[in-house]
Amino acid sequence: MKQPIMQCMLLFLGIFLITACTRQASVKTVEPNAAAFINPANKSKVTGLLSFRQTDNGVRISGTITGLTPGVHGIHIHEYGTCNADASAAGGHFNPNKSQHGSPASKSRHAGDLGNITANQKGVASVNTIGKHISLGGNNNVIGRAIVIHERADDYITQPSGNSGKPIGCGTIGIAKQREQSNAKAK
Ligand SMILES: [Cu+2]
Ligand SMILES: [Zn+2]
Repeated sequence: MKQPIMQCMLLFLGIFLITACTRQASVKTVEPNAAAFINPANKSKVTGLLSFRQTDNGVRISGTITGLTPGVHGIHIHEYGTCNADASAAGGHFNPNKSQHGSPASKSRHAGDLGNITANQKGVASVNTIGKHISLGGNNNVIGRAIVIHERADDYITQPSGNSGKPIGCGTIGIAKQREQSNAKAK
């Protein structure tokens, strides 16, 4: 009678080990990841690359924009991802909740209101901000929409777009190669 019990235990041990090993090899976190290449709008010299990463607090947007005039420039997510020559086809600010324009911190603001970026004397701006009211996928998904940089500062007050002037840069937010963090051996 002992033989079948032994076999049974071995079988279970085998299944357990295989399951454990399989799980070990496939543990990885795939982060939702998107990016936008910023191209000139209205004949500017603005270019750049911004990456978008979903976090618990919103979407982290980071990267560098060059070719700006030194100073402060409004930056927003616009409704449509169609960046034409003057970025007019990108539409207005992404506003799924039908709110008033405002600062990212104010109660009433468009989901796409990301505030301002500041370019140094060389016309370079480092972007590192969190869009608290947008997401990659889900309700306030911004993949397929545009991120737009303007010639002037966003005053956070003037409707409907903060008096930030013409678009000078526009990029469609697209799905980017996933960053995989895996404990499996690198191939
Ligand atoms: Cu804008
Ligand atoms: Zn707005």
